[in-house]
Amino acid sequence: MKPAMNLAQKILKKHLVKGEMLCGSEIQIGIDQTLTQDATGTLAYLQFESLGIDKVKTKLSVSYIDHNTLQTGFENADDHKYLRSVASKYGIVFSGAGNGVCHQLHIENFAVPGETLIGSDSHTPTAGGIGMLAFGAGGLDVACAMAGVPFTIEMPRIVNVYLVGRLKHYSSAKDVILELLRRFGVKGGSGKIFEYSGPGVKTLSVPERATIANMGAELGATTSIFPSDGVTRKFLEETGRKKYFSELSADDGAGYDEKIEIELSEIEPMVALPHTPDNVKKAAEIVGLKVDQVCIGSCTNSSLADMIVVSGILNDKKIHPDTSLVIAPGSRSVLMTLAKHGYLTQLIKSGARIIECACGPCIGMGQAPVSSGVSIRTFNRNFEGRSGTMDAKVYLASPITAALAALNGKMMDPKKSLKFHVRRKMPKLMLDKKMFLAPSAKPSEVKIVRGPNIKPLPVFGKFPCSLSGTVLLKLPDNISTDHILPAGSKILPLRSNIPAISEFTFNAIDKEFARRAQKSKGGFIVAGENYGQGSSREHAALVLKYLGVSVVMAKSFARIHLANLVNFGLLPAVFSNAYDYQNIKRAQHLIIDKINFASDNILAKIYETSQTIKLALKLTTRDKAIIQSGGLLNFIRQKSKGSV
Ligand code: MIC
Ligand code: SF4
Repeated sequence: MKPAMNLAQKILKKHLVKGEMLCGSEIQIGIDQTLTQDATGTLAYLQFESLGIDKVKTKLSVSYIDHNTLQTGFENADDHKYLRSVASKYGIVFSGAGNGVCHQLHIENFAVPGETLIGSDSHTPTAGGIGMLAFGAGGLDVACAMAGVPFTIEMPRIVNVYLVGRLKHYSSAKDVILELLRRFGVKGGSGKIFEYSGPGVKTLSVPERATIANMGAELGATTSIFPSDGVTRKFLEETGRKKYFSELSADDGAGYDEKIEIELSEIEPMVALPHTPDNVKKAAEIVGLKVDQVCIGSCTNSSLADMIVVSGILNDKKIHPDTSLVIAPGSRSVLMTLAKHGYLTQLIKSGARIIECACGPCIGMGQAPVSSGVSIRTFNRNFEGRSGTMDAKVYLASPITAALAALNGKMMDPKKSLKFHVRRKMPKLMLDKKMFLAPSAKPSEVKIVRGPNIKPLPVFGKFPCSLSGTVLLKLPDNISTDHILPAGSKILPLRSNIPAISEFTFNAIDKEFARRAQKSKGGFIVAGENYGQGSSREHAALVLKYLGVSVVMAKSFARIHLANLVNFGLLPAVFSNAYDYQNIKRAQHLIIDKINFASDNILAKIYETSQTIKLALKLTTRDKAIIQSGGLLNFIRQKSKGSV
């Protein structure tokens, strides 16, 4: 008899190319689908081009434009044109600006239960809401997957989140994931897959499941997944993809590494307070807080159901005169359905500002809040400065909580103030696929268009044998990639221009950083726990390499960022003793003599104090070989020449 397996194990087993599915050991899995978005996509496709492949080898690859859509200069438009030409040439489906947010569109149009997906965006696990095993990754890993290279991960621990009961009318899926963030924090999911099961699952729609899976990224989880059941079948039928349905769940008696139970009826409206998604309190605890802005949308909460809930709360009433309400529906299909059934008129009548179906304010692309203002957002991240206003205070909440705040100009507790059920009968989503462009039937005739903002990839040499340099920056715990390389309307357009964007490295923390690094010709970064959490932007690793940094030493690293450091030939080293982190000071001189990659440790000496620091190399043999080669692209090239 076959051993009982949980759902994540089943999908991993089916896609396993190499390795043993033992917790912590390296496995390689085949990838069925990939997605990219424009902010990470340009670099991903520049790297894909350099691999010299004629056509993507996946079942499906989609290139979305949703982040850089402000077009305040030629840069975004040039990037869009480049991405469109690459998609057409290499067999990739293209989704242009205004079509919608990548994760919302992917679940509406392409996600398939039981298949694997990697995307150059940390919220790719959103597709776990439909029973797909989906991972966020750096652009280079996505480029490699498009070239047919299996995806490498450490076999995660599988955590069972057992749902019972049903949400009350004042609570939402968003409150479930905020509750998990309250319990486990931003690194609580590190090295884990969250697999949902239990009788409560069937009470949640696919978009609600997607909201929960989406913000598993904030837990630091490798991914999250829901079973594929009757609710999934209905969603696939409604979105014209009946044939992709298969019933999937854990075998009876399947084991898990951990188990958590959630009684849905006990979930209360929750809010993440500034400046981290795990600073979670009950909405009731901050009732009365004056609210300057409310933003509704993002890949977390922009489904048709989310929008209809909001329109049901606004319901012909005007928003508070001191509060601005901004709404970005997740896709053109959602927007068209809202328009057809009169919900859009209701939103507009209430005073809402309807903006393009894109990431928009979530990534600081417009709608920055007023100075030191309070912004309630249905988004997933509230790191300092991400909104575009450095001293703004961003709170993360459900569409219900956000809409009530917009009406009243202050924080309300939905448990007390929402008297009726807003989850009405849903109209059918008017699915419109016309803005997806199929790749060219004559790829050899397609010319790649490169505007002046698209600069060639930097080339790096082999990793040095010994290192000597200064500590350029000493950082606390939980530094996000938004801290390392901010986004926003000024910096995002430079994502295809590494020399230009590198000037903004650590800009929000230390404006002098880039200049100092250039002057010292590199050096070291020292950090605390969970370094590199958040976005998958590989630029946050690449710019450091470009500025000459070779080693980042931290108490621990976030998964995607660790992989990105390796991919660009930087050495992520972990403090063996916590007190050594205390001992190192900024501007001290460090020396690492003769790095032995065969060993799992290296020693660094602080020149000023002669103290020795032990650093662990928690890396696989493959990781070490990639770093030694100067990054994954060099590694692949050398491998194809037979020199590795
Ligand atoms: C984000 O939410 O931070 C982003 C912008 O979507 C990033 C990707 C990027 O930086 O381009 C992500 O989540 O990976
Ligand atoms: Fe876009 Fe925000 Fe989602 Fe990132 S988190 S993909 S910026 S909507």
